[in-house]
Amino acid sequence: MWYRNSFLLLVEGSVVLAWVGGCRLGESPDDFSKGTGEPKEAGPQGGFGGSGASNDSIRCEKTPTGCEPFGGHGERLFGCCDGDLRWWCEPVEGIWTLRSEDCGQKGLNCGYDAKEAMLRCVSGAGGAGGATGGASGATGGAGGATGGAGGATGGAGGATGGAGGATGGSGGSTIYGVPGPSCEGMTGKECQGKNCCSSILVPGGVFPMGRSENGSDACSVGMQYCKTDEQPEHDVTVSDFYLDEFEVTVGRFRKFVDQFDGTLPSDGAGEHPLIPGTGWHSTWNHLMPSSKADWQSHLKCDPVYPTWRDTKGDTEQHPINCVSWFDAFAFCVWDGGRLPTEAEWEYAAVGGIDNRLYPWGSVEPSPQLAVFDCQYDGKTGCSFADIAKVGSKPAGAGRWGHKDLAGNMVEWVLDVYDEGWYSAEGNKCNNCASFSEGESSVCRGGCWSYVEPSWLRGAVRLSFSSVHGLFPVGFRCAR
Ligand SMILES: [Ca+2]
Ligand SMILES: [Ca+2]
Repeated sequence: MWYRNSFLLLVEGSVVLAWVGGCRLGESPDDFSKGTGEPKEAGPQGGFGGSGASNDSIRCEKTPTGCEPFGGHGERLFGCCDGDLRWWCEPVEGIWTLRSEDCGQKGLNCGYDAKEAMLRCVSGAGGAGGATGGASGATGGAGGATGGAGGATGGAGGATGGAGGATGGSGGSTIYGVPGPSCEGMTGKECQGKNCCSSILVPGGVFPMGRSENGSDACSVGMQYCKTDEQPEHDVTVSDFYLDEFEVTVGRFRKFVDQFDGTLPSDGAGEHPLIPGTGWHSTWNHLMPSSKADWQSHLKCDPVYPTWRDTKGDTEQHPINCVSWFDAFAFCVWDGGRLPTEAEWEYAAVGGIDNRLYPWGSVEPSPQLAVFDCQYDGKTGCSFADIAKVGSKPAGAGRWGHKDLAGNMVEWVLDVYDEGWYSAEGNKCNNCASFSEGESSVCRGGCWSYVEPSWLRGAVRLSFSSVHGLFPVGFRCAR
């Protein structure tokens, strides 16, 4: 049963949620026409619930509140491709807005994969989708968080429609990647009520990397940190990838340290799947701590500002800092991921083709949007209390829901810093990384202690010596 351009409408002032047919939203398309009962809250995996009205005239101009309570995860409903369009909701200038974009040939099929217990989208078309919907709203005609994400072929199938009650609810708006071992044993609620290992699909595309002179990401008069290494702006291709929603926390890093027995990544580990030669080199091994005791001293790079504690304390949800680029690389490998490339990081931070000035848009940074300028504790001067737990500024999330891309810790990425990269090899970048020998690696995103707001722009490039841990610097992994 296929309903192209069918929209789901949750009524009673709750949700105006658009869903476009073309995705597999349940074990069988019939799942969406069975319900006749009353609305009921969705279960933990519930998701793309809703039912009823087929109405392709619905648009989100009227602030579809449905996007926000959708799952409490937040940020948007990740739609599936319908023909050539993918639809979703996201905040634009503070208003939840229905958006669409050309999917090209990607055919993203989003769904709940019961086997992996996660939501994700896969490329490809056709084939039997995996899994069933999550706990959908009981009797309502709503599907669960959907199947369809099965296997390489992705699901296809009908969706939507059906009579029945409204549902939707918790679960499902974020697309989760495969969580790594760093969150084993956690409740999944530690980071602002969410899983610290949440990883969000970033749909690939072409975007204008670097800073323009007059475009949406241009510097304006008075901005003090607008270096020429951000130019020229140039088109860059980035393929689909997952990027962790949060900066890596102390608690996650503790798992890594606790299990550390001197084993380091093998040669080639952590290589970007599309960029050969970017994996671990065993010649780096001597730059790493060799024991837990080594780690404990290594992670205290400063008398005041390290977030690490030798025993669990009140900083478990703080971002780990004082990690070298090599430490970050090794952690991501152990955790089943890798460091994002500079291009991937910027793509996520500027919303891809949106070419945003800041992750949240064009609004000037403020304490409501980002952790910066030692303002977090509300007092003048800088203190440890100006470092925030990860995800503390959800209003400043990026287009795909990533927290703290601007501010809190500045973040290591894969690339070696090359000031002229954008006018040299990086100018024709199709899943590229600057990965020649170099002493300094790129860091992105500004940090909790930086004063000047323009440091938080998505295009800003920083670099630090790769071998040193520094208190402003943390990281997150890609997958
Ligand atoms: Ca740009
Ligand atoms: Ca950050």
